[in-house]
Amino acid sequence: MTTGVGGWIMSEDGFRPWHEYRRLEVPDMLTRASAFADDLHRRRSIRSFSDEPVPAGVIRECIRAAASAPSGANRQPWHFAAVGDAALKRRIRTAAEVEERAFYAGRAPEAWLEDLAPLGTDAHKPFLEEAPWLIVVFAERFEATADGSKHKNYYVPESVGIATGMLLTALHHAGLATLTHTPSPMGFLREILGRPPNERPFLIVVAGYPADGVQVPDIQRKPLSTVTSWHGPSEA
Ligand code: IYR
Repeated sequence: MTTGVGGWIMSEDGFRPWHEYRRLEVPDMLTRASAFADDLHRRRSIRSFSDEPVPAGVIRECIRAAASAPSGANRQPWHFAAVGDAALKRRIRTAAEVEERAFYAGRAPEAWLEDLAPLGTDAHKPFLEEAPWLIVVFAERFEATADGSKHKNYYVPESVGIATGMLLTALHHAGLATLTHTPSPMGFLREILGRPPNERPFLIVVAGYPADGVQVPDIQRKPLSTVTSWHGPSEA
């Protein structure tokens, strides 16, 4: 054991005490868990954003939250490209709408379009230009090492999916509205943003303020009882 920066006791075997953990009393736990669930239920995907600017520092902190996600073998196989530049957003919108037009004009099976009907989506994606920020999440299929070999990553979709969920949660917590957008295929994002070939676009998180009077589909979350089963002690 040695004493490290900040006075923490450090061990030399690669482990250290988990000094960041904060234990809560159960009543406090319940209050916080319930308030957090209520707050997350206020989040909605919206498709009409205000062009009001959002400081880059807010987006940076939300990405910092996302980058705390667990990942396979702690490989952290993600990259977040924060796009606020108007010309880049326009290029992304133009390229995405090319794919979306093909999707809505026949690439998508009829059943898929029927499932999308309640959301009122179409090939027109003005939010890609209007929202102040597009956060393009990339998944690193492998890491390109300095000697030119490929260092494998593990559970990449799971890891990047968790990080993206944490990003959405952080943005919501910061008071921003969000949309997950997945033009398909979306290889154009790698070209427009100059990302390397080991990174695959995962999805776009659109973030900003909602447009005045924004409307959302009148759809419900599934009842908790239908998405949950208990296999141990439940509530008394
Ligand atoms: N990418 C298209 C289609 C789309 C697909 C799903 I699954 C959605 O939940 C929403 C839209 C679009 O953005 O319109």
